[in-house]
Amino acid sequence: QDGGAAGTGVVVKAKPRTRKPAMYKVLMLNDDYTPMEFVVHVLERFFQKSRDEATRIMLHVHRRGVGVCGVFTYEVAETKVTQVMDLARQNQHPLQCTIEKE
Ligand code: TYC
Repeated sequence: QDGGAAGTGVVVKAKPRTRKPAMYKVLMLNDDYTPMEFVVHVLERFFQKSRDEATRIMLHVHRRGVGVCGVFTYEVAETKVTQVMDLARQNQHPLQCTIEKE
């Protein structure tokens, strides 16, 4: 549109109203000691996964070494990692969870 002085023909682009926030993957890492059932529980509790989906993700991590639990804004991703790591520590499991920028 013509955002400049009337009649000058100067066209100024409107600034987009919203910007997409940077998104971050929460990754779960495999280890040899955390019980499968605990990982499934974590995925249900903190990532709102169904039992079937949680089991699918857990087995993927178990076989492949790493898997995506979900994709969130930075603050939410950080909170999820803290929640997972705190519960794992309380239960003396070595489960590791990390953030990766999408
Ligand atoms: N490898 C673990 C076992 O055999 C299970 C496991 C799966 C651990 C996923 C961590 O993120 C993980 N008990």
